[in-house]
Amino acid sequence: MAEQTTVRTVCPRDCYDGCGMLVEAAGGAVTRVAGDPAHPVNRGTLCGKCMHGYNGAWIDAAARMTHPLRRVGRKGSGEFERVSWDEALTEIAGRLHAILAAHPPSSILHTHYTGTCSLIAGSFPMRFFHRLGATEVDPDTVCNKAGHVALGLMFGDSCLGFDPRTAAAARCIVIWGMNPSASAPHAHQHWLRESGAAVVVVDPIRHDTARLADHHLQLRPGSDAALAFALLHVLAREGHIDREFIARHTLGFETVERSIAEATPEWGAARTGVPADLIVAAARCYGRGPALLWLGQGLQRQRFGASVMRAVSLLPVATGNIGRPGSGFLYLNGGDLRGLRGDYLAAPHLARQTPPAVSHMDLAPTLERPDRARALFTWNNNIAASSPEQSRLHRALAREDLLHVAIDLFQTDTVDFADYVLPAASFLEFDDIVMPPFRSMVSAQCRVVPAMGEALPNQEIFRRLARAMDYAEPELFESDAAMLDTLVRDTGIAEDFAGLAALGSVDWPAQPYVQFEGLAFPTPSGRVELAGERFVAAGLTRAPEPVVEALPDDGALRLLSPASKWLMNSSFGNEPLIAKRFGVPSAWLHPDDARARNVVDDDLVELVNDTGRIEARAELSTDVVPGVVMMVKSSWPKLAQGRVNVNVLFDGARTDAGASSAVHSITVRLRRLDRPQADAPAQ
Ligand SMILES: Nc1nc2c(c(=O)[nH]1)N[C@H]1C(S)=C(S)[C@@H](COP(=O)(O)OP(=O)(O)OC[C@H]3O[C@@H](n4cnc5c(=O)[nH]c(N)nc54)[C@H](O)[C@@H]3O)O[C@H]1N2
Ligand SMILES: Nc1nc2c(c(=O)[nH]1)N[C@H]1C(S)=C(S)[C@@H](COP(=O)(O)OP(=O)(O)OC[C@H]3O[C@@H](n4cnc5c(=O)[nH]c(N)nc54)[C@H](O)[C@@H]3O)O[C@H]1N2
Ligand code: SF4
Ligand SMILES: [Mo]
Repeated sequence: MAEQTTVRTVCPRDCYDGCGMLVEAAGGAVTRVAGDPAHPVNRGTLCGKCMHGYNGAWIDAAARMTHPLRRVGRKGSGEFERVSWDEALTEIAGRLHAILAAHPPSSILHTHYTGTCSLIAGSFPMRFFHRLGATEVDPDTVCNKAGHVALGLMFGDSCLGFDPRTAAAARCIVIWGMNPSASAPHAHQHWLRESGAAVVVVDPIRHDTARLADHHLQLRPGSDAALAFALLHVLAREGHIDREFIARHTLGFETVERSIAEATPEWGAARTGVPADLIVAAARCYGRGPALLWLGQGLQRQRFGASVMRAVSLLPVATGNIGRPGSGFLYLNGGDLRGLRGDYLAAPHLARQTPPAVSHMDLAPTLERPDRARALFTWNNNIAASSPEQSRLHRALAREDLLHVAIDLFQTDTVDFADYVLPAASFLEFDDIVMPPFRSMVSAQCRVVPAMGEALPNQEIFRRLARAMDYAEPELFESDAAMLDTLVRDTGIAEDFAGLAALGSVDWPAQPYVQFEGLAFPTPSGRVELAGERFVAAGLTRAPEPVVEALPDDGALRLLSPASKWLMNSSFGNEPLIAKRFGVPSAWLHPDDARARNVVDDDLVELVNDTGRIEARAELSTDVVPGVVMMVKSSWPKLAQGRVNVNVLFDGARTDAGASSAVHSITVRLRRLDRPQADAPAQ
């Protein structure tokens, strides 16, 4: 019998948790993936989606793509023939050179994002695209760019948040526009419950984290800035404004004082739908301090997303909840404090010219145009499921004259449109490093088994493609071993990757740190900047304002499509049980809105707007605020009825700054379909 091994590794999905895993293998194949009981975040369990996926499609040769493929059918048909790596890479390089002979390199586009967030597989391919001079489709524009712009302008850094290990010092934790019960399940399960702090959740949906909160402020979506000002009003009235902090460490607070004075709880209640006494109670809770503010990424995916982030992050500034244990805010924790040198892996110096990036909000119209787009690489990204204007995007991807190379583990909707398909190895099949975006850890991703079939890690695919292109820069060929050792040495944790692997996951910096300790802010003035020309230049108002994006008043509903606990963006959408669950998706709405449309539980309904149409099964629930319908994001279109997912309804509306996704601002009409389909799978 083949010898059984157990390898300790880590989950590299785009997830706050960064779970530790123990993986058993025998005879070169994975036999069991489970949570690592010794890992402080997940303590022996994995989320449901990964338990299914990693013990299912991810280790199933029938579900994985195991050989390079070349298209034989029409674009989008998903019909391919097997080719060798040599054939595929030589032909791709030949076609790229032909394009470059007649068109600028900027006509070659690439999209990439959350497929794997391990450092090398997530960033090394950038070296190739920099060398090529290709146009990057800015990944953050489909997710969180507006928040980065707003926080960057105010604090100088949007990727330095509080250290979750300091939560014991907090008396209040505010979770605003995020849903840890789905998007950070172990932080929800352990960190939040054990903190001892009172919990305030601000969200139009009563999700499982809201359910366990001390106060749930179930506001109307789009009214966050008004709620923030009303909270500030109460904080001011009750003496919680920290005048000394404001005088010494901020600029521009005077521009908001009048708006704060006007924003009484009753004023706030009228604009947000949150009862005035709840606004007062939540403000008192925050005002007692020290208090943490966890800002969701979902929060800023709305029309006034950057303005909302600006208004909400006035809370820690006005109350001086910054610079001491148990205080601060968190959007994302980047790798800087963990010793990651941002440019090392991506090597932007290889670019002779860097064309302006394109927003995902402009992806479909850009790909439609032969003068703008001659070739497209998609890697770590399933645009046909995750990006806006789904029908238009699919039509653009069907352009016969667009050279499309797709790199993935699975034959996604995006892959179906490709001319060449290059099979990627999974995280169980190569070494890498993971730095999750919540708790400050550095984790070794350790190879458990050889890559399946002929699959290769992203980085090896791009080394080979660079060779096929006759490129010579040594950075394009740096080995994994060399990069891993450099990355580990840069952290200071160990001498080399073997040293980190022996430790597994390490809290790093070793001791808990305080966000912005010393109160030196990396802004031009060294202070928190609240107002001024820099905001205007970014497309925002000079000073923070209590803007409200009102709900539609013409019978339409606002559609929210946040994260599902059964999917990671579109990943795991091909897991049979999960695909079945989303075959006919659910649309949750308030019973009052249902009654007004003559809809009862389980009715088949359609959601329609100018961009598209989708059918769904109605689920009535007071967990959803009136005026809103909720569907979760990003199942696999081709596995669902109508071959669409919720992004068929998204017109690509952008935020007020950052050209970023305002996907939570979609409006739709919902109506009952007369002939319910009795044979549709149950949810
Ligand atoms: N309606 C709606 N849409 C949304 C959102 C929303 O809130 N609502 N959220 C948006 C957000 S926040 C984001 S970040 C985007 C995410 O969108 P994407 O980044 O496109 O995420 P996925 O759809 O999971 O696609 C990742 C792909 O990478 C593949 N992959 C996994 N590992 C590897 C690897 O090692 N190498 C390669 N080459 N591929 C790999 C996976 O199989 C998968 O097909 O979606 C956005 N879409
Ligand atoms: N299980 C799972 N985990 C994930 C992902 C996944 O797809 N599935 N995706 C990963 C990625 S890429 C990201 S970016 C993060 C995202 O994780 P989160 O930041 O949690 O983002 P979302 O789930 O999009 O939305 C969070 C909440 O925002 C609320 N919301 C919508 N509109 C408004 C509004 O106007 N005001 C307020 N206050 N709230 C609003 C929604 O109701 C939802 O509960 O999660 C990551 N983790
Ligand atoms: S996706 Fe998140 S919760 Fe699930 S196993 Fe990976 S790190 Fe853990
Ligand atoms: Mo995201």
